[in-house]
Amino acid sequence: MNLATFLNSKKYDNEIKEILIAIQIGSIDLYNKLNQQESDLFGSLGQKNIQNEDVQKLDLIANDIFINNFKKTDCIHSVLSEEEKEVRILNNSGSHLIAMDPLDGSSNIDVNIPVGSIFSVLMNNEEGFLQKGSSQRLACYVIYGTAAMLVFAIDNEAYGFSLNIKTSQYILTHPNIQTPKTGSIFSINEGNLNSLTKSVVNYVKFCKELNSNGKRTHTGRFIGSLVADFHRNMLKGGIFIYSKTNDKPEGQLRLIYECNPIAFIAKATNSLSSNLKEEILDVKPEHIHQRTPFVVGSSEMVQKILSLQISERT
Ligand code: AFP
Repeated sequence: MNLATFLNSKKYDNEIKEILIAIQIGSIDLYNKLNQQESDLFGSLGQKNIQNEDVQKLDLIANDIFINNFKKTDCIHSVLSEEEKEVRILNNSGSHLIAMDPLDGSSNIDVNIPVGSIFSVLMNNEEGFLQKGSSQRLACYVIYGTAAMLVFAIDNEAYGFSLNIKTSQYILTHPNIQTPKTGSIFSINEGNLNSLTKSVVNYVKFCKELNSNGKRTHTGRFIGSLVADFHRNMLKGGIFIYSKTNDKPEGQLRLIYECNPIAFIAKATNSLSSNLKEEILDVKPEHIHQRTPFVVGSSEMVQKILSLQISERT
């Protein structure tokens, strides 16, 4: 079943359907650009974004693609993008807000490693983008990997659609995604190990323990693209950790347009997420580009790291 037929079979609001179709069109356009291999589309622009990170040419292309598609619907009041310092208003009478990271993991593009786009959809209300993640109506990501896949969560259910490049249609391949309660994968940038808190270091040590036969109990996997690391762990079972470090005392990832939508999708697959103090979806954002420590994954694995956190405090 393709995405349009799937949406027709559901009782979602028309606005939600329109937004998903806009993401679909934008992501296929972006996927084609990523695959064009035109050298002038690749590489750094030599500029820094609001996060003081190197801006890749495709970051801005991705930003424009999605904003232009969102402008074509009437239902989007404004867009918050990782690539733009201020919120951009599209339609004063729009009912929804979209926060997005249009091209996550973009520093990986030039080395042919999967990247993604992440979207958080909220109702437009007086809190604006500073709503808790639990208020999201819809969360979605697209992973541009060996195949392109669009994954979204709504009403506590998560679905995955894979792109058929011959027909340019997303086909439902992963109905009702459920993450295993536990898994063997831990995903962390171990370059940060010496500046992590004791409980996180202890969790990594726990993952490296051998079983009674002297075999490893876990396997380490860290791509450096949140979407790709999360997607693998969601399907196979695992945990992703990006906690605070000496370099990044507030963490590396952005709460509103990276962690919240990923946490919302994780919840729909029965996973857990935390900033190591409280559930990510319960955090009230204070500013639009806020960063946060982030742990997400199989419920038993997240509970284990939280239990080490508690014993560190007592
Ligand atoms: P870029 O979009 O700048 O490549 O950042 C990617 C990212 O936000 C996230 O996707 C990764 O998990 C994380 O940063 C990797 O950060 P480190 O390079 O510090 O491990």
